[in-house]
Amino acid sequence: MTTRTQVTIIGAGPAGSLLSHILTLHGIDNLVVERQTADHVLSRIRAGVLERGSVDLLTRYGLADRLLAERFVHEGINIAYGGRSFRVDFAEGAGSSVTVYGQTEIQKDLYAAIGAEDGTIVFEASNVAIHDPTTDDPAVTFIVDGDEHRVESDFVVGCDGYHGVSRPTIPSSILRMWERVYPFGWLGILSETPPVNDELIYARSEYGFALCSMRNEMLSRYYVQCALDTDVEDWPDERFWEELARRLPTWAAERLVTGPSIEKSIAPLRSFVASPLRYGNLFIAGDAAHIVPPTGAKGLNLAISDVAYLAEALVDHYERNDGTGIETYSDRALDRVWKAVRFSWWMTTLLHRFDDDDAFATKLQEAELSYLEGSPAARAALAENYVGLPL
Ligand code: FAS
Ligand code: PHB
Repeated sequence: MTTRTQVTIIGAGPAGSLLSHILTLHGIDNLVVERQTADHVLSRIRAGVLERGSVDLLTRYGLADRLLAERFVHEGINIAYGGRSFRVDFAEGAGSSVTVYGQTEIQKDLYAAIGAEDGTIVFEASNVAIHDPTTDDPAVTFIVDGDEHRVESDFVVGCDGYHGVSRPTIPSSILRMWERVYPFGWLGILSETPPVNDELIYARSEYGFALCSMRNEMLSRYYVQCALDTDVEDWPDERFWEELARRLPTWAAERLVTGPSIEKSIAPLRSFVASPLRYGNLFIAGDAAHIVPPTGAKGLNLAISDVAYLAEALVDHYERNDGTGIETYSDRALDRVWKAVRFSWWMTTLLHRFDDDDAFATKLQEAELSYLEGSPAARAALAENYVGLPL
């Protein structure tokens, strides 16, 4: 069956569903094609921190009622190293704050909004493929319940994540990619326990990195740096709690409330950027275009800023016949992406233990942390990046 729409979006994660919602509000017909079930997408435990710009955008598009009611507003983070710890004050350093509200909750709010608009997300689509992206009639084909579908549109937007089909549709003769794979991952758990602290704790220890985060007063999110070949089965809760405690400063370890994990998973860490983010009438956004190590809490926020730029461009095209945004989307988005990639790389190299680090590299890490602790200017620079550079 062949149908037509104005914009076909591949992927109903935060990027694809946010773009669909914004286009629908502007009366731009769109269809989202998602390979998983809605429950599967909603079951993924991912990001936890939102930049001010992300919250403003979600608020502008009517998606923040529950977020504004249930979120935590944090005006700082704590960094621990060498038996010491210090606070980076966002209000002092950047005159701003961040919001703690899980990506899972944002996804629920997006699906609720799209459902209320009778927006169209096709779930459990297989064999998704993009055709003729450089023509005026690009098409997406897919199979649902054994039936083949073909959707023709003016534009196709790949919001299908790092392993999706959209980025590979751009010819290798045109596509450039930059990548750094880190020699470790994050083992994360979710536990129905009170958070160890009212703000996040980023800890660098001789045993490796640890992060204490949260979702609400009785839902904590913790991570420890782990080897790439780590098997979650080798990490019963008791072992995780012991490892986390020994990586934390004493004042935090003594307050740690442990309990059964309700989710446990390992995320690999990489820095990845693709360019360009446009090929004819195909665009890519979010994790389809770039990946950052979660140390800087940027992945989800970059997906949101890509969508902010692309939605503005598509609205200008349809409402004002102005193609400027479409022409500049890739460069504009990548300018912000690379600054977040730099910050996420910096936070990751500053706080993690690298097995091949020599004594000199270790002293450099310690000197950087000591400088950060003692310099209001250095802490302000961290704060400015953490709360989010302007959209
Ligand atoms: P997503 O990957 O979220 O969504 C892509 C969607 O496309 C998925 O639903 C997928 O099923 C679908 N799809 C893929 N291929 C398809 C195809 N061929 N056809 C149709 N649909 C297809 N960021 C942070 O800021 N902090 C964190 O702590 C953090 N933790 C993370 C942990 C993990 C394990 C992962 C993988 C990512 C984490 N991230 C984190 C980053 C994450 O939040 C992403 O930045 C965010 O999900 C990006 O959203 P999307 O671009 O929509 O991509
Ligand atoms: C989280 O709460 O999952 C989280 C918070 C900050 C990060 C990464 C993950 O840098």
